[in-house]
Amino acid sequence: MGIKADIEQSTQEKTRQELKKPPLYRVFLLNDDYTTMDFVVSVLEKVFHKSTVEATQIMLHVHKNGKGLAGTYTREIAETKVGTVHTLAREREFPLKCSMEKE
Ligand code: TYC
Repeated sequence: MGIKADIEQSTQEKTRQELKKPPLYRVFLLNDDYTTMDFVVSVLEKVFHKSTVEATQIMLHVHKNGKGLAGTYTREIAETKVGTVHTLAREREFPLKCSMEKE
């Protein structure tokens, strides 16, 4: 495509790069022996927008299996959620950890 045509590319057209879906990241909660079950449920409700029923199911899965999926997001959103979980946990002096993995 020439420079002029490129500049005049219509707003409806999207370049290959613009059409590409962004990479997604899975955010996990990790089990520990000290964080209370109530706190983990409240984090899943407030940070990951889960219902009380789903938050409780995820928390129990983590408690039993060591790790559980809280949600899947683009990189910046996943990084922010991880940071928010660690900040909330630190405020309450809980050792709760959260990790992210590229899909
Ligand atoms: N294992 C914790 C307890 O028995 C509960 C817990 C669940 C902690 C999930 C962290 O990500 C977690 N109080």
